[in-house]
Amino acid sequence: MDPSVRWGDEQVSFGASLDPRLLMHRRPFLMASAAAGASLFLPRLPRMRPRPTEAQLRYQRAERALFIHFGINTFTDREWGDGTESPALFNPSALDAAQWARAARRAGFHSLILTAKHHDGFCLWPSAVTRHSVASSPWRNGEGDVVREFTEACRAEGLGAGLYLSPWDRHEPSYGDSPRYNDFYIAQLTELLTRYGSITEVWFDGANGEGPDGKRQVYDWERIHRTVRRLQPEAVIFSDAGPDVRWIGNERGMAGDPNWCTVNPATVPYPGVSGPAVEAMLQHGDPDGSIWRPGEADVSIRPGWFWHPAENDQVKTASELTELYFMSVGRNANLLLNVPPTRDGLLHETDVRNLTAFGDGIAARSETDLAAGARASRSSHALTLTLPAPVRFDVVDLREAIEHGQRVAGYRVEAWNGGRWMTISQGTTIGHRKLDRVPLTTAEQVRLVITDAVAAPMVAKVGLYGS
Ligand code: FUL
Repeated sequence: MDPSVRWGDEQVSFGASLDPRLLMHRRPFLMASAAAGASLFLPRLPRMRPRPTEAQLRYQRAERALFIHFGINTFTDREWGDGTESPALFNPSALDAAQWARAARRAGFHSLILTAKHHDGFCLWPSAVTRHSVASSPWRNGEGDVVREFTEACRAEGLGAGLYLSPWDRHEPSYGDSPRYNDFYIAQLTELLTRYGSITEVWFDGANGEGPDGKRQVYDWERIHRTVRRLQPEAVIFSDAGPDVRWIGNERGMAGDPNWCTVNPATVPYPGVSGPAVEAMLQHGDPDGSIWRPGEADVSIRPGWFWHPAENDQVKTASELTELYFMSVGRNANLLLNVPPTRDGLLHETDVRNLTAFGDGIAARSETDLAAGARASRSSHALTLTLPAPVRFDVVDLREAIEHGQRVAGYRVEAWNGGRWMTISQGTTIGHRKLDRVPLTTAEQVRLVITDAVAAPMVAKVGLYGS
């Protein structure tokens, strides 16, 4: 991070203290200087507002992760296996996790998440609690371990390694016999979290199908979370219900607007719960929420999550991926983009080509921050950038100093056209990052006007990019 513009030391330290008495004391100052009315900044004070943990901050700053759906489905051409598949089918001819990790890094991604086990129950590592794994497959003569190769490849490229362990298991006979299956699941989780070094994200979905004879499995989420905390205290835990990172509510890679990092946890009590209020909370968060739980937007580069030969000509293009980037990262959410390996165990060349072109496009755009040489002046509600010469841009990059929480609730961006200030974009909240695409604008002065905030706004950056 290179915050080029800060709101100002006075407010930074003021915001950092967040003592309600201080805020009360500051109220007249803020109100007096707010352009559009007296009640602007302080309707929801005073109380301690949620802030990210170190792990959440690290996670949010990473912005982009690659999802790797790979397993028995890759060989059966299915999206959900039923658990009866023979491990003999698993035999990638040229598996090379280094190729996955290289493609991810080259495209600007900071971590990868692998489906260690999907709903079919087939394990990509030699689990001691089931035979339904790579150990029973012909791949590497039953001596292979995809999770090991994956985690080592991630680290070799300096990337984080995350794992998805599907709670729903259609193979395991104890599934549906809740206490027994919970022990089995915790044993698998323990293997994954103790054998492979540091894991950056542990990914859980809420799928909870029926077990044998219609038996319903009750997952022990508390125990699951406790296990992750104990074995990988630095990892973030993802699910609909967090606790650290929340699903964004759809599998199209689209965050809501507004998108708050704070939520009311009671609205989404467990993974898999549904309903309109749940969906709204996942998409938008809640400015008054008591818990910091930023959103993650997952989406596949192909129609399916697993590789299917028939979808080789349906790979999202670089420009479609760029659109998704603006809808996720550009709306204060992380992007989790799935790129599934083929039966060879390699990412398909079309996927790699489009992924690379997407990454290069984003890098080229953000390489030069046209606001870098600006002089910044501020008032309590506006930040004005004056550039040495006019610049031409079509993207505005806004960032809050979220280590102090998410505070901005309304803003507009204006450009000075020589005669007056023209509004070029407006929005609600900012969060870690808000990317606004604006009409191609040439200006020497640009200003961010905060029109509403739930606490003293702290802006980390205003960047300008041209295409
Ligand atoms: C869902 C699963 O049912 C899909 O197959 C896929 O893995 C998706 C990312 O999560 O819960």
